[in-house]
Amino acid sequence: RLTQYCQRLEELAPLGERPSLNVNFKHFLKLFTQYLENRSQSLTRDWVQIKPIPSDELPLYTSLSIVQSESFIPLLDKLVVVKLNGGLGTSMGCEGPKSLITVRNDMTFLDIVVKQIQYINSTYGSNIPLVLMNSFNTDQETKRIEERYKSRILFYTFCQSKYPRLEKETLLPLVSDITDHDISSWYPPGHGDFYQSYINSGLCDEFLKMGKEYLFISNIDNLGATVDLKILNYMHNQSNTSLGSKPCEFLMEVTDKTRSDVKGGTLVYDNGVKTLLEIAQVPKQYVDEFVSVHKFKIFNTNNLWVRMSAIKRLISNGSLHMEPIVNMKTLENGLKVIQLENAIGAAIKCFDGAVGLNVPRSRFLPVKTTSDLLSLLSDLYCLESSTGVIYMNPLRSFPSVPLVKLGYNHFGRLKEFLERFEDIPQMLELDHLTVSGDIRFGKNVTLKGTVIIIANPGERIDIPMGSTLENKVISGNLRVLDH
Ligand code: UPG
Repeated sequence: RLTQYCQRLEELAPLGERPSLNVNFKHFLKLFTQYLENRSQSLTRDWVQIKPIPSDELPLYTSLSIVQSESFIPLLDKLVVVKLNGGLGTSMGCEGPKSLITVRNDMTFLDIVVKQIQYINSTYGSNIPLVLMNSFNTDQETKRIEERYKSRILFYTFCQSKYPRLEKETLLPLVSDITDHDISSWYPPGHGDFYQSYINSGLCDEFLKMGKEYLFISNIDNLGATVDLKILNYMHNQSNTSLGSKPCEFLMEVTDKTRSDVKGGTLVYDNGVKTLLEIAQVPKQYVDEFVSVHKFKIFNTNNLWVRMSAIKRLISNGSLHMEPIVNMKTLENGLKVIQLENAIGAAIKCFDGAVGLNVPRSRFLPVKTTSDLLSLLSDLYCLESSTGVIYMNPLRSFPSVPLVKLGYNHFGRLKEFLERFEDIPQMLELDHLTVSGDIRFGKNVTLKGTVIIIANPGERIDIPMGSTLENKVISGNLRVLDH
């Protein structure tokens, strides 16, 4: 089948056209071969071999030393910030790039990220560049607005690879021609594609020549992922260690896992090797175990600090290895397809001296769904418009994040979600919120403790203006009408 497949790709892809189309068949075939080789054992992991990482192997952020002020500029001058920006806002029912969704104070994710870097640069007199890794899904729209940032910071973009989707039954590509523009025939192969695409873009060499050494990479949807001098200093000191231990080429920020942490991965030992385990790789019968907070106590924030020269070495000697993730999809026409992807953190095992650092929750504010967005929009968080820094409201009496679950049918899409709140409820003392069904919130509503609101199918609940719900379960039909 593989031979047949390669022949077909060769027919489809005249060599000269490949680079401009960003289709890298060599790497696609490597991924596909890995998939075929492992298919008989199923691509999920051998669960018996998976062990959580003991917490004493993960240094604590609070144990990192304070940086002397004379080191600020030399350190920051070695840094490049990268945001993974290949994803769309589909998990919130939006069509364009997720980074362009307005989140708070009329600012998009990207506006806030740029503000954060601009603030660091103006405070310390540094000139940290921002690089966006776009995909063919996000490149055009992002480029359309990049001018507004270029006068404020050094702003670069590059586009990641584009791979053909495979029909599930035949394992043959959907594309009939390499120049096929039907977007549903292609996909960006996950953020693990960063390493290869970054090298291909030429930016790695350019930055190394400029004297840059470290990348701080994170998800564009995590506004807690700000430049941190203590972590950068730790990387730098470990990299330059002469004490015989291996220099730290890769640092993954992990954080204590909460019940909200479902979509993503955790750092584990697999057969004794430190690696990343993504939920998509967990055998079905173990998903509950993976999601619970009892066995796997930490979560990957996807905030990664990586030494650039190490990426160059691993790519040039072909020793970068990441397990494929098989993402099954059903297209609008009902066709079942698979897309083979890689996760960026899965490369941890390839780098020398790689560590997981346990960081405070404030460095992990992911916005995957409208439930996450509700928390971020509420008074649980404060956004400093001048610095772009987001932090938990100090008035919250306990530091944990509430568990918020909004039903997808009525709240899952951003537009409908916004229409259902006359304004965002006050949630400072909230512990757990479940909302399901046709529910609308009036102005000035306060939610405290555990609140569960469930409307029966076909019925509607209006939470009246000014109400305070504390440890309440509301269900059925509660319609407040004007008279
Ligand atoms: N992204 C790309 N290219 C792709 C796919 C995604 O740039 O081909 C970007 C995307 O825009 C986002 C980031 O990568 O900024 C993360 O993508 P997403 O699909 O949301 O990843 P998750 O499933 O949330 O998982 C990642 C890590 C996981 C970690 C989690 C933390 O894989 O280990 O726990 O982020 O939020």
